[in-house]
Parts: sequence; structure tokens; C-alpha cells
Amino acid sequence: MDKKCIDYTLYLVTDRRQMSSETVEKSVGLAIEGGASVVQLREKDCISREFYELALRVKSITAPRGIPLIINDRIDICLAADADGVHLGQKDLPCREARKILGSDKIIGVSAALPEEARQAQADGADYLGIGAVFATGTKSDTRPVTPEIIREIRAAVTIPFVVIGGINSENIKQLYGLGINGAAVVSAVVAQSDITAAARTMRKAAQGL
Ligand code: TZP
Ligand code: MG
Repeated sequence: MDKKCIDYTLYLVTDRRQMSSETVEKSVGLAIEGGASVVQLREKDCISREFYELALRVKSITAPRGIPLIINDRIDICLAADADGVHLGQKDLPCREARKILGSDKIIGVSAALPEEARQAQADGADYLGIGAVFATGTKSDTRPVTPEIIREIRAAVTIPFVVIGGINSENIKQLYGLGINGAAVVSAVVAQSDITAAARTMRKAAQGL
């Protein structure tokens, strides 16, 4: 996986509580078919053994298709399953410590809602940022609002790619065009839809306008 060539256009985040398919693997496969270009496995209530085994099953879908697999929060699961990277929030291990553990090849993404957090993440070796919440979302409760003005400031503050996240759909994303965003990270706009492939296709087309 060449970290420098990752296509962040449609960054799918999983959520088993919202998905319309029977398994996480199935929603991931259907979303990739519709154009998801990165997959983040996000499990909030999962024992370690299950998370690990699920990561292996999801990797068997993503890896042959050349799609990067990012593990939410868990550096240990990333290493054990040999996933492509991790995504860390501001309350998770600091990026610079994660980089020491993971080495230079793994992808590290960091959530940021302020230019200073974005700057710090880049200085600490982050490969990309997740910026949000840009719109109201029912998927995550403890979000901080990010305005287009803040997105502009973050774009000016860092050179690494970033995706936006939070309540994004194929209509409201148009309000974010022209801000230098590299991709859209979505949960409900894809995995909660009855036709996951069609939803991903529509979302991808909209995200290509960013
Ligand atoms: N981080 C910030 S908002 C969010 C996360 C994980 C949830 C995004 O979910 P949705 O359904 O796309 O609003
Ligand atoms: Mg986290």
C-alpha cells in the first residue's frame, strides 16, 4: 500500500448498529462496489477477539481490491490483523506515540476540529485528518461543530490530505465544495441505506465535486 497515493474521495466508516446488511463484511463489499475508496472499521462495543476476527474478515474483502483498511482506535488490532492503518481521536493515544509503535509504513489518521489540532497531528506524523462534525449527526454523540470557515483555516494550516465527516449526504456536501477537502467520510449515508451499492455510487459522485 503506497500511503502517498491513497484516494480519499469516499471514505466509508462502518457501524453495525445502522447497517442494512446482515454482516459488516457484506456492507463493506457492497460499498466498495459502489465506489468506496477507503474503509474504516469502527466498532464501539466489541470484545477484542471479535474485533480482531472481524478485521481479518473485512481485510479479505478490502485487500484484494486494493482498498486501504483503517482500524478505529485500536493500534493492537491494526498490528495483529496487519491492517493498513489506524484512526485516532483526540482522546485516543497521541499520534506521535502511535507512530513510534506502528512505524512509518502504517497509515495514521487523526480527528481534528480545530486548526491547532490539525497542525499538531501533522507535526506528530499523521498521514491524513478527519475533520468534523461538519453537519448534525445521529451517529456520534460527543461531536464538536466545524464550520466552512474552520475548514478553510485547517486547509491553510496543513499540507496532508483531510476528509470531512458528520451528517454528510449527497446533497449537503455541495455546501463544502471548493474548500480543498480531499474526501467525504460517511456512515449513515451509505451503510444505513437499503441499497448500499447505489448509495455509495451516488455519494461518490457527489464527493468527486469536492
Ligand atoms: N466522527 C465525527 S461525526 C461521526 C464520527 C464517527 C459520525 C459520522 O456518521 P454519519 O452517519 O455519516 O453522520
Ligand atoms: Mg477514537
